[in-house]
Amino acid sequence: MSNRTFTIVKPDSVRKGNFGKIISRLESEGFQILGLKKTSLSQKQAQGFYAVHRERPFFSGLVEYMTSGPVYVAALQRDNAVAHLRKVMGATDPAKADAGTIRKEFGESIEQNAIHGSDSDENAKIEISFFFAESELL
Ligand code: FUP
Repeated sequence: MSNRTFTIVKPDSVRKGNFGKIISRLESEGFQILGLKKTSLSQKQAQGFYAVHRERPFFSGLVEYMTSGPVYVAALQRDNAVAHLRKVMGATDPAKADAGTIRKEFGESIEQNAIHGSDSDENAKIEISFFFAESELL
């Protein structure tokens, strides 16, 4: 089991000024921030990042949303990183997320749901390398 995961603080969170609150929550959950950058996803990056969903009806809306403003991408470390972030993040649809989760507190809708978190160690590795060189992780 790897101790790394990957997150995106999504455009709705950045627009509403919730980045600091979300990062603070992650730190208080014991995540160390190995790498962090503010960026804007290009159409190509968003399509590539969500390629598994390309046949889904929500795909074009998702890509439009993820390219609608700046995001923060981060590589995170703690034990059981992937599973712990999924727990703290909450269900995809904020309306169905448990009380106290980041998506419950900060998400707008199933599309504008505040934060991304990798769903497996394998994807965490792929997603981290999408945005960071190993030498940038400290
Ligand atoms: P999650 O791993 O919880 O982010 O959820 P998924 O991988 O199933 O979905 C990835 C992203 O697609 C979600 F964060 C938001 C978007 N999505 C929609 O916009 N509509 C849907 O019905 C499902 C997902």
